[in-house]
Amino acid sequence: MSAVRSLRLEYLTPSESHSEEWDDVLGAAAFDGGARDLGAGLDFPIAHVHMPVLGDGRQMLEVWRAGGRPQPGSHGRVRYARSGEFLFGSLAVHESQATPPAGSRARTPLEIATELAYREMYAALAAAGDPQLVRVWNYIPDINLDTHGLERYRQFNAARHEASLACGRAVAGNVPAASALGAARGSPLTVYFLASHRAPTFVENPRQVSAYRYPSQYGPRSPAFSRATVLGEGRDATLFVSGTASIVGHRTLHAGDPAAQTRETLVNIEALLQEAARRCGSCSLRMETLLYKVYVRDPKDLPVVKAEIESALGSGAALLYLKADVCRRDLAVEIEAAGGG
Ligand code: 3EB
Repeated sequence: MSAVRSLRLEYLTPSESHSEEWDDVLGAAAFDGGARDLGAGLDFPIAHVHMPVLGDGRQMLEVWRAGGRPQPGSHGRVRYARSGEFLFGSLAVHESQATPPAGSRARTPLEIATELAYREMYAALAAAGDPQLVRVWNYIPDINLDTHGLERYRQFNAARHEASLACGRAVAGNVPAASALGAARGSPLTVYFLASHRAPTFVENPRQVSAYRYPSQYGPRSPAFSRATVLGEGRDATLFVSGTASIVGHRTLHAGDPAAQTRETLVNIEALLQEAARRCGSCSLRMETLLYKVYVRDPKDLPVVKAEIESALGSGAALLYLKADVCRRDLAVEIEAAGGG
C-alpha cells in the first residue's frame, strides 16, 4: 500500500456517523450543520459550511481519512491535522471582524478577509514544514453580489492573487485544484485545504483555457487554480477535480439549460480524467469510482441535473447534492470530484 492510497474520502449522514470510528480522520467538512451531533472531544479540524443539502434535506459530512492517527495542531485561525505526508486544514474569517494585514492593498471587507485567510493558510503550511497545496475549497457568502463596484467573486480572486504574491506563492501553473462557491449570507468566508509533502501533478483541461489565463472580462485578476491535481502514479493515483462547469474555451455554454450544462460539465470531467491518466502513466482512474459534489444554483433544476448524472454515471455513484450559487451568474450547476482508481 502506498502512502497516497491511505487517503480516503466519504460522504456521511449524521446518522451514519454515529457509529463511526474517528481515530483516523484527518479532517471533515460539515454542510448545513452536519457536525452538530458528532459529540465533543473530536480532535480533527471541521469546516462548517453554511450551505443547504439537497435531496432528502439531510445534513452531510465530507470526511477525509488517512492512515495512522493524525496529529492535531493550530496556527493563527487555522486548525489542522497531519498524518504521514498529508495535512488537512480549515479556517473561517468573519468579514465584520477582519482588519487588513500589514502591507495589504485590500479595499473591501471580503478582500481583507480573503487576504487574511490565505496569508494564515500559507503561514500554517510554512510552519508545518511546507507541504504543497493539493486542493482548496472556498465558500464565500453572497458570491455573485456586486459591492464596491466589483462582484464579490472577483474581489475574492483579486485578494487570493495578492496574498499569494505576498507570500511568494504561485498564481499560475503549479497552483492547487480548487472550488469557489456561494455560502449563506452572513456566514464567514470558510476555506479548507489538503496539502502533501509529495508534489502533485497539475492537470489542465484540453477543452478549456486555464482559469489562470482567463481574459480580463472575467475580472481584474484570474482565478488561481488548476483544473485538477493528482497525487501518486499508476494504480495508486488519487485525482482531485476542481469545481467544473459548462465552460469550453473560456465561455459559458448552454446558458438557461441546466440539463445541457450538466452534460457538458461531465464531458469536461471525463476530459480531465483522460488527461490526468495520460499525465500520471495510464492510471486506473474511472468516472464510476470517483465521489462527486454537485452544486445546483436553483433547487428546481435538481431533477434534471440528477437525471443527467444518473444516466452518465449510473445510480451507484457517490454523490452529494448541495444548493449553492456558482461563480458565474449564467452557470446553473458546478461539479467537483475526487477519488482513486
Ligand atoms: C471556472 O471554470 C468555474 O475560483 O477557485 C471553479 C473552480 C471555478 C474553482 C476558483 C472557480 C474556482 O471558472 C469557477
